[in-house]
Amino acid sequence: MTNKIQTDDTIAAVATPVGTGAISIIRVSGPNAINSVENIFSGRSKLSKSKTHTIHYGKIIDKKNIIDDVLVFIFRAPNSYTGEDSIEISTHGSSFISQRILKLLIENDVRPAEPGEFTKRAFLNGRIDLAQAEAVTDVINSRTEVSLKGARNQLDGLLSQKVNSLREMLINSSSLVELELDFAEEDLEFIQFDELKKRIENILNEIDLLINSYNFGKVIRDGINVALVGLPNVGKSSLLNYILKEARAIVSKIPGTTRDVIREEVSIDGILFRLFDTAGIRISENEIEKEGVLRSREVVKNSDLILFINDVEQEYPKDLYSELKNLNKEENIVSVINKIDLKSKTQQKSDVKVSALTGEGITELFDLMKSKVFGNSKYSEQNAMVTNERHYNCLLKTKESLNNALTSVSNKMSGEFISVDLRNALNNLGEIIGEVTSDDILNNIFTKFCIGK
Ligand SMILES: Nc1nc2c(ncn2[C@@H]2O[C@H](COP(=O)(O)OP(=O)(O)OP(=O)(O)O)[C@@H](O)[C@H]2O)c(=O)[nH]1
Ligand SMILES: [Mg+2]
Repeated sequence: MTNKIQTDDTIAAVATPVGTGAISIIRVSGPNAINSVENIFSGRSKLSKSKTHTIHYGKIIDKKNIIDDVLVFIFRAPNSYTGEDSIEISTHGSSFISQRILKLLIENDVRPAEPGEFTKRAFLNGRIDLAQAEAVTDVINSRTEVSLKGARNQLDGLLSQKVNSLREMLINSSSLVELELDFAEEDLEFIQFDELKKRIENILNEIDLLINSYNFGKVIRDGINVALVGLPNVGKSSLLNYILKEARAIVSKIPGTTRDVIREEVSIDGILFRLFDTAGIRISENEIEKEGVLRSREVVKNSDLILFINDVEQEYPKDLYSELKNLNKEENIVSVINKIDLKSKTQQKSDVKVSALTGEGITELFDLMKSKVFGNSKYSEQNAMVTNERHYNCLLKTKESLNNALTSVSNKMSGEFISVDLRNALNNLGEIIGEVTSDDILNNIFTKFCIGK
C-alpha cells in the first residue's frame, strides 16, 4: 500500500504548453507553496495572510528586477486539486517568463514536479481514486464529444462507484465465509452453499457487463481504425476526400495512383474514426506500387473496420474478399459499392452503395460504420463503462478468481479455499481504484501524464 506516503516537499511546474500564448500558468503545491511564492511576489496583499480561493495582483521580482505582472491564485489545504496548499501564478504567455519564475521558485526551496505529480498527490491525499486520476489524462487527450463523455463519466466516479459496490458485495460474502470458518468446529452454517453460489454468480454477471463494455469503451477512448481498401481505381481516395470534405489524396483515372498509406482523422457524430486510404491491391511490376500493396495488407491486418470498396462497373473481386477475410475478420468487413451515380446495373453483393462524386449513400455508410462500432453494446452515459486496458485486465483477473471460488463452492470444498479466491477477487477489483496498489503500478500510470498535471 502506498497511500501512507507523505508528500512533505513542495513542487512546481509550468502547466501550460511550451510556446507563446496569451497566458502561462505555473503551479506550486506543498506545505511551502504560499511562502515560497510570497518570497518572490510584490503586491498589496500579503499572501501568507490571505484566505483560500482568492486572487491577488502583483509583480514577480528577482532582486529588484521586475520579471512580470502576475495574478496569484491561492488554494489552501485541503480545498485544492492536490489537497495541499497550492498556488497558481498566471503570467504573460512567454515560455521565457514562466521558466524564469520556475527557476526563482526552485531557488526558494521548491523542486520541479515530475510528470503527473500533482494528480498523484491528489490521489495519495484521497482527493480522487486511481481510476479518476487516470481519467484526468483521458479528459486532456479527448478529441471528440463521445471520448470526452467517456472520460468525464470515469472522472465523475461512475466506474469507481460500481467497483466500490461490487467490492462491498464481495466483502459481505467473504466475511460470511470467514465467520463460518471461525465457528467451523461448532458446525455452524452461516451461509448455505447455494446462497453463496447465487451471490458469486450475481457479482460475476456484473463483472461481465463491465468487461463487455470495454469493447465499446476502448473505441470511445482511442477511436476506431478504418481501412479503405479495394482494387485500383475503385474510388478509395475519392471517398476519403469526400468524407474529409477536402482534396487530401490525389485522385486520378490512372489505376495505381495511391502508393503511400494516407492517414486522417474524422469525427462522425462524436466518434473518432482514423481513416487509412491505401494503394489499390493488384499484382504490379512497379517496385513502388508493389511496396504500396504490401502496406495496404499491413493496414488491413491492423484495422478495426475495413471498407471493401468496389466499382459498380467492375467485376466483384471474390479472391480479394477471401484475402481480406484471412488478413482480418469477416465481421469487420463492410462491402461498399462506389460510383452509383453512373447508374450501371450490378449483380454485386454489398452492404451499402455510395457515390464519392455526389455523396449519395454516404449517410447510410456512416450509419453502418457507427452500428459496427456500437455493435450490441448498450452504451448509456448513465452506466459505468470500462475504457482503460489496465481496468479491463483487473476485471479479467477478478473474473478468474470468482470462477475459481464458484468451482470450490460447487465442489463443496472447505471454506478456506473459497475465502482465498474471494480475497483475490477483492484485491483485483481494488487495483482498479487504487485501494490496493504498488509503486510500479503508480509509476507506470503517472509517468504517462504531462508535467504540471
Ligand atoms: N462517376 C464516379 N467516378 C468516381 C467516383 N469515385 C471515384 N471516381 C473516379 O474514379 C477514378 C479513380 O478514383 P480514385 O479515388 O483515384 O480511386 P482509388 O481507388 O483511390 O485508386 P488507386 O489509388 O489508384 O487505387 C477517378 O477518375 C475518380 O474521379 C464516383 O463515385 N463516381
Ligand atoms: Mg487512391
